[in-house]
Amino acid sequence: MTENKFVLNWLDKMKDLCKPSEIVWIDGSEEQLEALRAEAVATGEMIKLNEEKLPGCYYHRTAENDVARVEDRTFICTPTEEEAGPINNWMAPDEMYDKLYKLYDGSMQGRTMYVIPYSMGPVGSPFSKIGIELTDSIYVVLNMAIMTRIGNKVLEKIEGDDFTKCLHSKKDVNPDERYIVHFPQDNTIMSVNSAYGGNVLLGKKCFALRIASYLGKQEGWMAEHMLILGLENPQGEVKYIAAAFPSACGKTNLAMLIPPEYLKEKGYKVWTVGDDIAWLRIGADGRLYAINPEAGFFGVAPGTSVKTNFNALESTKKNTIFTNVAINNDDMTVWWEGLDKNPPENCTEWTGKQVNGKTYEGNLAHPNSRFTAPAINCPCISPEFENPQGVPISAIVFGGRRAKTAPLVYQARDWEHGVFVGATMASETTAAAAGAVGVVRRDPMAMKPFVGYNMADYFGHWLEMGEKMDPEKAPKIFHVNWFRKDEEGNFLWPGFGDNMRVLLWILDRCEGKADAQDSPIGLLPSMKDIDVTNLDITEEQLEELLHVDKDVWMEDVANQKEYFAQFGDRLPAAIKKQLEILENNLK
Ligand code: OXD
Ligand code: MN
Repeated sequence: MTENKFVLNWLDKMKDLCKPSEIVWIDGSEEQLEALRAEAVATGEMIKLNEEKLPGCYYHRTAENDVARVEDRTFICTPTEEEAGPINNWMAPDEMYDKLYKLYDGSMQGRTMYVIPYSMGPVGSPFSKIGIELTDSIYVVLNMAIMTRIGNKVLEKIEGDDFTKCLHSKKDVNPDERYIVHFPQDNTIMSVNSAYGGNVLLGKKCFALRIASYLGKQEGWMAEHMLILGLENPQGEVKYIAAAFPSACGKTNLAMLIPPEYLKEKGYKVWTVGDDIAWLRIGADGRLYAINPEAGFFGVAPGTSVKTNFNALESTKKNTIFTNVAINNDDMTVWWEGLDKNPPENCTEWTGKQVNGKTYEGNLAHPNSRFTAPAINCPCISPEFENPQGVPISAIVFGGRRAKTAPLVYQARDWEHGVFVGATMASETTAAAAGAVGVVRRDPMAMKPFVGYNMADYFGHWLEMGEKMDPEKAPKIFHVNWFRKDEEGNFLWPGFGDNMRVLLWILDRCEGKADAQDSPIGLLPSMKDIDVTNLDITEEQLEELLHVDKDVWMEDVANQKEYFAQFGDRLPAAIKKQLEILENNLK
């Protein structure tokens, strides 16, 4: 408990609104969490998995209508619509509070309200921020205990009203009345009628990206949808890279990359600091430092295997919560598409149906089924993971899935150009999702669903951050594309561990050890500078990978112009200028 009157007054108000039968403070102790696990198993909310094969692991299934983030029901409620900008859903705060208060009225009757004090970032780090989530779901408590630092040690650190107020009620999981709402000016998040992770683990996307991006703009730092990795060379020096990719572009795989055998033998190694979110601040020395504000991975299970991501799979072997995967009833272990070629015969499919997995058609695990795993389980977790000062970032990498446009890698000429490269990020839709294939979706800095204010002002904030850094010390900015295809539609680049070869050129550039050639879009590597040792790749293929097709780029420029037009006069002049430079270069 606490004496903090800001916390207590808010709690009283939310208690009067939601009318829970009981309030339980989450203290962070293992005893309390263990009792909650037992309660969740007793009520059927969670299923205990095989203690020998998956120690400390549990299973949970959500309602069939509640399996993913709901962008169309996610709102940024700033005082004016302009502040939220054209790509966020907006409603006037008073109107939204009215609507929500009606929905929360009595929503926790007969249930317990759990009070979870949590820290995003190591407790007490100058980067870290505190939130309190009130929830009527044990599943949320147990997930937050993995994804964030929780309990009394956090509560003690709250000063005055400096905490993010987060209210979640699963209510009756009614999709028609589901809302995920942010009030940046009030430092408040409200989520109702969902029990799916991305909508209810309010520390993650809601706080660590949407609210934090707003706080970062006010306070002069950045909250980004980026992985952070450390690359160790044979001399034992580690350089850090932060990288932003839209979903389905392999962020977790890159964060946990295993180098090709010959580089491993030389002594190269990758360390994971984070797989989804980075908070970045300028240090006293003028360099940019990053922490991962999370304490766990909320990863997509399907497609994760020994081959595609050994380290992610290892992370899920203990103290993990699985959501909406399939269960092997014979030994109470889990299965998902892409784990191996051996679906369980005696299987509980994600919806709870009993099926024969060997003959079953369709998905046994939901395509967006997840694991919530402690970061410390990861075999390659960085020794700097808990460093309260963060790690110094040498390079920022943007990327997308582009069949023809973007080359394998190129470097921005300077910070301003780099911001433009991030702002024009885009990805093509895949056959894995419903709808047309190959449609270009613009997703600036991979933040389209996550920016907590006007995207045009967000570009402005990126530009201002660059002005505050010594240009010599600012991270160099790059763009990569692992998904370039040849005329027949085959991928030209092997991807996965071989992406390390591109990271090495990037770091060589940062250290002034490799050449580059100017091109209309930025600085390209010479073919000789991409190490293709032991790779089955021809010179023509490498040339194709690095080729810039001016006609294709002109089409993209037209699409960029159309996209930027929605921001009107709010679009920073530097972005307009960079667009003109690109267009002129291509002519
Ligand atoms: C995620 C996402 O779950 O970006 O990380 O959707
Ligand atoms: Mn993400």
